[in-house]
Amino acid sequence: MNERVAPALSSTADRKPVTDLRQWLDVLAGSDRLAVAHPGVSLRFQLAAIAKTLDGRKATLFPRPDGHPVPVISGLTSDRGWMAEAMGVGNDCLLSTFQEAALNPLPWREVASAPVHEVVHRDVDLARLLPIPVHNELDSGPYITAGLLISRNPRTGAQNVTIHRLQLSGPNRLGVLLLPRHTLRFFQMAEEAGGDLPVAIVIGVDPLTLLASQAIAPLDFDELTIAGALHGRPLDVVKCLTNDIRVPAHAEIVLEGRILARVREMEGPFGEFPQYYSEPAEQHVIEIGAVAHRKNPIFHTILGGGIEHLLLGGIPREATIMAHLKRSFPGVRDVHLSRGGTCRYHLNVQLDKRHEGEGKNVIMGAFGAHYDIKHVVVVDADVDIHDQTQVEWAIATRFQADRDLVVVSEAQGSRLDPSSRNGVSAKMGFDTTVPLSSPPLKYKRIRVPGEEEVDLTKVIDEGADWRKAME
Ligand SMILES: Cc1cc2nc3c(=O)[nH]c(=O)nc-3n(C[C@H](O)[C@H](O)[C@H](O)COP(=O)(O)O)c2cc1C
Ligand SMILES: [Mn+2]
Repeated sequence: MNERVAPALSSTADRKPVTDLRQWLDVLAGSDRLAVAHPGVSLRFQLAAIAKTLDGRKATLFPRPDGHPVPVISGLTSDRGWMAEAMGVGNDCLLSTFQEAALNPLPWREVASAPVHEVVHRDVDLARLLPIPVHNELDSGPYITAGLLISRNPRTGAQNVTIHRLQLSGPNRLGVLLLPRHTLRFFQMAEEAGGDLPVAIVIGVDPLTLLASQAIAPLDFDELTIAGALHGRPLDVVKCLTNDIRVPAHAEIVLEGRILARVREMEGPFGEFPQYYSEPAEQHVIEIGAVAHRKNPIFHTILGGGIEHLLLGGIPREATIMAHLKRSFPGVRDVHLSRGGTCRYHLNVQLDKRHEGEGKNVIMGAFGAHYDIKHVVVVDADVDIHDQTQVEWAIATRFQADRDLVVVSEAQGSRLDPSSRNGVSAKMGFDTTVPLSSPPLKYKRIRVPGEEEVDLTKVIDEGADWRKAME
């Protein structure tokens, strides 16, 4: 992404990306992937319990949760294939399409009026205005989990887009966790200059805009321009009512406010993506001054550690890791952050090995690609890295611990990994690539000729009686 050698963006004429949340809900509904709950589901646990039960299979729409007029949606992208579908490409082009969009951003287009401004509230009581669910048993209370937080660099004016969990701390107050990325950097600039940082929180956008918010982009790179490139046309944005931030015009809901200088308050516990709780701690605070929304808005919630959460973070990371590894190792064919590794900690790499020892170099390169990566498995080109059974088979049959294992101690890891020592972590790599000098038959996987082409509808007599069949 840092590379400026951007190839011309191949036209999106051959793909039909989804550019709007409601359009995506129609796609899901039309293919039996949108469950509609009975009205009146409880916002406290019951909504999350149902969404979690359907996670990976269907998105869920909850009309009138706890009687609230605003419906809730969850599980917009419960599978990698759904995200590729939203882009209008096959699974095999998911990462390259994202990477191409990141290299060829499309500036947004400002419009004067927008659906998201149809209804405006200046007297803000978030719990009354929005159906904010409580997800996990020990969460401190209701959380907004699918809000794109947009802010501007106080020095340059460039925008930043990201997702932060937001604890409902008062009628117009949110606790926010700012990990050391771009929002925190902008806030520090504002605080040093003695002021608050204006923000907008956008809830209810299409899957590609959500995905763009997770790009690992340089500071001052507006992630909304990646959303435009993924859509194949500039994103329509509108200026906020109380600050200069530009937000997607077709979003469902926007909260406008400020991260308060020199204010910290308790936030948490909250169930996070590794399936553990974050400890309560003093965190930053946002005060909301206005809420705008469509006439009949939809509220989106993302389950912490649900597949939607894992994939949103995982896919842009995979795209970045792939580009990073390919620069040094042209034989790297594909990378995958597996779900069991929370789409963060476990990386599988498929390598067309050209040099003896290269598997170990790829492992070391991968550790440098992102500090979250903890365990790496490098496999040969005949192993499907999206199938953990095949990856395990490679470890079982092509790996010797005394020869092929790489262990690094005391490196930087993820703070959210409870087994790390406050973010200091060991790293481990498995090089399962076979020696280039192996005799041809030694590692050749068995295969039945024709197994890939069998069409069961043509060869199996469905419902036949086995005794009669022998007559
Ligand atoms: C559902 C979801 C929740 C997230 N919650 C937080 C959070 O509470 N705090 C945080 O710093 N990052 C959180 N992230 C990760 C950031 O959004 C992500 O790292 C983003 O790319 C950072 O953007 P930036 O590089 O522009 O700062 C979350 C991501 C997702 C998908
Ligand atoms: Mn950013």
